[in-house]
Amino acid sequence: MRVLMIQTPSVEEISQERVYPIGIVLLASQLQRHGHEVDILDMNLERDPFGSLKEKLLTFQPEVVGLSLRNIDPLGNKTSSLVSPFIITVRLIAAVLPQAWLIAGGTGFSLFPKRLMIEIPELDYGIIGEAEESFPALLRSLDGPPSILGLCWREGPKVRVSSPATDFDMDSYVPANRLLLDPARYQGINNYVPTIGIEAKRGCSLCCAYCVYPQLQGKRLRCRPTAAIVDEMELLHKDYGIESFHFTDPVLNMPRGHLEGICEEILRRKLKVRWDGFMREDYLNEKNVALFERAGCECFSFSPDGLGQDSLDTLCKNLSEEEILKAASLVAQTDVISVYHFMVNVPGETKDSCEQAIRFVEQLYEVHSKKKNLGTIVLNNIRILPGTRIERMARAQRIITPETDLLYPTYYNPKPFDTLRYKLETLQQCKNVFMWQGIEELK
Ligand code: B12
Repeated sequence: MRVLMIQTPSVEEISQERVYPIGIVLLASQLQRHGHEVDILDMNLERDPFGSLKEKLLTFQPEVVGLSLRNIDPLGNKTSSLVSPFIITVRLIAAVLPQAWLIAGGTGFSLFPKRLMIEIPELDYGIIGEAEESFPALLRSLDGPPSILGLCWREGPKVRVSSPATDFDMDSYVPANRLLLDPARYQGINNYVPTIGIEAKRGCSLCCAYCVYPQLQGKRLRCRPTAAIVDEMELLHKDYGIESFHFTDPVLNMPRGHLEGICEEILRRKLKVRWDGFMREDYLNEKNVALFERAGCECFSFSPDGLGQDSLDTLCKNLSEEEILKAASLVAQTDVISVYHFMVNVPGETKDSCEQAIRFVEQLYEVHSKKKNLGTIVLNNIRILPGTRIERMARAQRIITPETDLLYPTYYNPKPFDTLRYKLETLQQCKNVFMWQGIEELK
């Protein structure tokens, strides 16, 4: 069959940081191996995304269109939604090619499958979770699919959803065929984020109160063999000139030893690449921090989330203030920048915890002040997503009610600490500007 895979708008405008759509390129590569004729369109690369889409539909004439909805909304306390451009995209395809089968998937879709299938009747099917096996299986049986993991289908006015695949065997992972979408098109389009993602593992065994990663990829850590990961990086480096990568793993340095193995392989091959990814503080020590720096780590990204022990416990981080500060002092000795992400106004916030949060931000800057290597501290309110512990807490506290439509941006940010974010942002930005400008603060 002729199958067109589309990355629907993932960002609000073209000036924002964009990423190579590894999910649809992996699926397209898989379909190609099953004998399908495939093409890819990333609408995020196009100046006129809907014009380019129409043109691609008319020239390629796909029988099946796979639409990936990666992001539901941009997070970061914003109130805009990426659902609208998704709906417009589906409607445009249905109008131009009424005979084509329309199938949706991707992380954003996986979080709201029923809601989206009901909202968008033009969608024939959806697949939640990993789709390397389910998608080819569906294409073999479009008129009457058997039971397929993650399948969303219609039964009269009802939508049914089967439980998702979250156990794809990462030993048999075949890297995306990058010839299907040239990585060179993504070179130099961002200021901060490496556009090219590499998967070193899937799955997350943690149970942070706000997070959907275990829902999306399962709880079991499934690591790729380290040599295969570095083979993929080497190929991208040699054939496409890619120098900087982002590891897409939920937590890059878990389990112990895997990232260390990747680094040893990078060093053994004398590969001159840079990389980053999100790390757990309690898995760092002097030795592995030094190894990561030598092997090309260009940013230590952390998401400790809680700005004090009470918040850490509420968010089920299984992490202590001491562990965060200890990791900070280790990475602060390197020449690599660090970025910290925190949640603000979490359940149980008090006047004391707000003061503690201020002290914690100050302590982090203090630790990094000598080498001036604190990139930034990102402060967000929690986006309430379905199936999370935060959703249950917010319901119990009547912050959300049965009428609340979680499909559209909904944050946990009740009074009286709803403006704490601004106070902390002013503090952190002031510290940041002073640090980088080398200005002493008046005491
Ligand atoms: C790595 C990552 C990043 C990296 C990306 C770096 C890079 N160069 O790739 C960084 C940190 C930069 C980032 C940024 C953002 N991210 Co992000 N990110 C992730 C993460 C951890 C993994 C994504 C990934 O690459 N997975 C590997 C690929 C292979 O899997 P996949 O895309 O899911 O594809 C599989 C399936 O979904 C399915 N599938 C995909 N498409 C399709 C299509 C069809 C038709 C079918 C049938 C199936 C299907 O099959 C694929 C193979 O199994 C996810 C969380 C997670 N665990 O999934 C969040 C996640 C996707 N990100 C999210 C968001 C919101 C963002 C940002 C908007 C945040 C921000 N404000 O900066 C930006 C947007 C960036 C952009 N331009 O899109 C959300 C999206 C959901 C939501 N809440 O809206 C997630 C789920 C995290 C969260 N907080 O909830 N992200």
